[in-house]
Amino acid sequence: MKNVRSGISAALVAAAVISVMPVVRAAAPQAPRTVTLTVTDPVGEKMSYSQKQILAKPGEKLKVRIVSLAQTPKIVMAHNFVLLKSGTDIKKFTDAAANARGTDFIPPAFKAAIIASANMVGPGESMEVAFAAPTVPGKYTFLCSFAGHYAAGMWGELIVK
Ligand SMILES: [Cu+2]
Repeated sequence: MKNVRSGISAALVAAAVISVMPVVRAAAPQAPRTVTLTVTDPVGEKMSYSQKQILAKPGEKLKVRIVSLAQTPKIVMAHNFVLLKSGTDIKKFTDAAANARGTDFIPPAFKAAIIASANMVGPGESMEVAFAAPTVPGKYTFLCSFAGHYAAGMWGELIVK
């Protein structure tokens, strides 16, 4: 009986600690805001993220999480998230990416053009990347760099204002 009681009081203490946690979290400086993008198998010829736009304040801390609801095996089709600096030649980037299977469709020559990227996800997987939004207001393209996916519509914009 004694063990049961101490087990209960430990549980109560744990519950009390958990109830205090949100207050502690709120006091933490600038926790990143999580944006979840789901991805699926193509619908017809088209592919997309669940959101075409992400709005952010200049310099805002974000965490982009991509979640795959797809069924197609990863080796055949996977999806990532790549946010590009403004002024990047998207066609050149995606052409180079299509030939960069060995580096998970991230073209080494374009590393400097990438603000942030989350790795490829297959069925049931999720990946996330934390970064600060650019401080300069504007529109920044994000896309999936798997061969052919950008052309099929798998892209969107981070709008900083
Ligand atoms: Cu994709």
